Amino acid sequence: MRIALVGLPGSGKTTLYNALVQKPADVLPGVPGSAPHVSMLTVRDPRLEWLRDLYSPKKYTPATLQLEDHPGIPPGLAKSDRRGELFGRMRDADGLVITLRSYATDAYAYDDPDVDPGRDLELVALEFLNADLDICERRLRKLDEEWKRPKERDRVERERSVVRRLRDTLLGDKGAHAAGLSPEEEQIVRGFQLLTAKPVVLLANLAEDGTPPELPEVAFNVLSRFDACAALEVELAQLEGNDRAAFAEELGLSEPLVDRFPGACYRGLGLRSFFTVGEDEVRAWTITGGSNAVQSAAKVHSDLARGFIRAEVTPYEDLRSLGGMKEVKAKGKQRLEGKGYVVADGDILNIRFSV
Ligand SMILES: Nc1nc2c(ncn2[C@@H]2O[C@H](COP(=O)(O)OP(=O)(O)OP(=O)(O)O)[C@@H](O)[C@H]2O)c(=O)[nH]1
Ligand SMILES: [Mg+2]
Repeated sequence: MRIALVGLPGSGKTTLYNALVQKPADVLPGVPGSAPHVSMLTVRDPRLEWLRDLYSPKKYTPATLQLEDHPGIPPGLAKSDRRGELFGRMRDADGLVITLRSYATDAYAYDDPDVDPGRDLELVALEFLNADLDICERRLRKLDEEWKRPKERDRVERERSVVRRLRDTLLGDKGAHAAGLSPEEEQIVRGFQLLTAKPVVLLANLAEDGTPPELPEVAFNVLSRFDACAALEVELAQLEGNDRAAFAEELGLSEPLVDRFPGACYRGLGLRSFFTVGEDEVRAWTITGGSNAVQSAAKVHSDLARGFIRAEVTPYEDLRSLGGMKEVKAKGKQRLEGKGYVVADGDILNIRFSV
């Protein structure tokens, strides 16, 4: 899963990134269109750690997130010629963390140094709406061309009606997620990778002594919010385990961001884990909420999805309370589920398949 840190220039994305990763990046103004900084984060999960202790596997594989620190979005970018380069890279992300500057700075706050995270959020929303609108309008022009070929009219008509609905939603200042598309219609436009359709976490980047600001409702798919002071978190991240916890407590922080970000982000973006267990490997797999058994099996291997017969499902909590798989089976707590079963967070899966 790819998570992109995005926001206005100078909103503290790189500082935040540096508080979270092993290899810090230079804190310099990001150049629109340049490649993001990229790093892998491990998502700690006490449930998976318990499974590791139970199975003592040869290999232990927690879930990971790919964190990307993108250059800032200068207001007006979506209407400039350079929109493609910057937004193109963001469109590949599975989820967005929008950072909002809530600290005073004269270090290249784009052109207005006033602290107003609510206004900044609306500016980012406007850029995303305009960038998505641009994609829809370009596609509609292309479809008008394709419509001239009689053979393709059915497909073109179908797609055109979906894209028009999307465009009208965006023109009404609502994000693509609000267009009410059916799963089949969503499939048609999935390739557009619209920014306003992506799950979003808001992160107000606070001043050292700052309090969380009030934020307005915006047009996109905001799933959760958490706040932090990136500058402090960078200092915290440089300390080792015990010192870190002690210093965090002194500052009145419940848990350093480097420890809580991956999990908060993971859950905040609506991601879920299922587990596979055994003596060879204990592993967490990442799915989006609502994924069914076949989609989940495909994460492990395409053969498991292709030859899917049934999924053996053991909820983690049952294994935990009964202490072992033998006991789980004896109590009849293991279920057999078919393709359409919606996998729950914490399910331990064993896929029966034949190819
Ligand atoms: N006081 C304070 N300053 C911060 C904080 N986070 C970042 N800064 C300062 O804000 C300025 C911009 O920070 P960056 O991390 O480079 O911001 P950015 O969003 O990566 O900027 P671009 O990549 O150009 O979009 C720097 O001078 C940072 O030191 C914070 O939490 N508190
Ligand atoms: Mg930066």
